[in-house]
Amino acid sequence: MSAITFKAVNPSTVASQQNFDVMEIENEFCRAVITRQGAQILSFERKIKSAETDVVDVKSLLWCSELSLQQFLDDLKSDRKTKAIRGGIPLCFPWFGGHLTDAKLPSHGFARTQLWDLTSVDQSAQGHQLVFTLQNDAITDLFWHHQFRLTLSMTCGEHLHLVLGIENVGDTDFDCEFAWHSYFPLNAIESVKIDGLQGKKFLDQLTNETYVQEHAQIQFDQETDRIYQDVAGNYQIHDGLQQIDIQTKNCKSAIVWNPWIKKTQRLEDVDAQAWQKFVCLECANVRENRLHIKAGQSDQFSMVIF
Ligand code: TA6
Repeated sequence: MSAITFKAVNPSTVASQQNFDVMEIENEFCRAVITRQGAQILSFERKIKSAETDVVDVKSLLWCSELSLQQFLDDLKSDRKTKAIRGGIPLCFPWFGGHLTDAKLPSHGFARTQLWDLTSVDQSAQGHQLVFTLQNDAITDLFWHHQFRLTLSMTCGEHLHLVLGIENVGDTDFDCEFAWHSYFPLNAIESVKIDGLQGKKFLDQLTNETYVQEHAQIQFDQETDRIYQDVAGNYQIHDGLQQIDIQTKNCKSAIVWNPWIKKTQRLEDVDAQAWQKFVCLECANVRENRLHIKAGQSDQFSMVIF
C-alpha cells in the first residue's frame, strides 16, 4: 500500500500538490499526516511487522492535540486566521520563544504559521521523500527584515528523517534561532526518563537560573522548561516498555518541556490531562547556540526519529 492524499478543508479550494491544507502519506513503512501550514508533520506512525506473523503493529512517534487540530480545521473551514498547531513538529524560526525586543511579534517566530510550498514528492525503496520550501516575502518582512530560504526535506520511511537548510539569500549577514519543537507521546509521565543530557548546562526558564544536568536521566514530577546548551545531540525517551530515539546533526541546543498540571490548565488548545500525554524534546540552535549566517551562505541541520 502506497499513497499520498492531498486534502483541502475548505470546499471552495482544490486539493493538489500545489494547493492543499493537509496531506496524508501511507507506505509499507509508515503513515504520516502533514499540514502545508508550517510544513508541519502532525503524526508519524511506524508499521512494525512481527517476524513470525504478518501482523503489523503501529508505533506512534509524535503526539498532537486533537483540540488544537480541530481548531485549525474549523478556522480553515470558516476562512478565519489559523493559529499554530500544538503537536507533531512545529518549526520555530527565526527566533525561539518570545521576541527579545518586541512582545507583539509571534512567539517562536513565523515559520510554523506560514504556508510552505511543496516543491517535490518522490518515492523510493526507503519510503516517501518530500521537500518543502519557505522564502521571505512581504508577510515575513513584516516580522523580520532579512532575505532567507528555508528548505525542509522530510523522509517518511522506517524512520522519520528531517533535514533543514537555512540559506541567507540577502546581502547582509543575519543571526537567527531555530527549534524543532517536537511533541512526543507518553504512556505514563511518571515513568518517563530522558537520556542524553547528562553533564550539560541548562537554563531553567521557570527560575531563569542556570544549572548542570547532574543525573544521567531526566524525570518529571513538576512543570519542566529547560534550555540545554552545547549538547551532543542524541537522546532516548524511555516510557515503560516504549523507547523513542532521536539522533541529530548540528543541533547544539535541546529544550525539554512538560507543562504539568497548572500550565496545562492555562493552555487553550489542549485537554486538561494533556500534561500526562506528551513531552517536548526540541532539537535546536538557540540562545548561546544561535546561528550567524553570512550573506550568501547557508547551514544545514538534521534529525532522525525512530
Ligand atoms: O518549549 C518550550 C516553550 O518555550 C515553553 O516555554 C512553552 O511556552 C512552549 O514553548 C509552548 O510554546 P507555544 O508558543 O507553542 O505555546
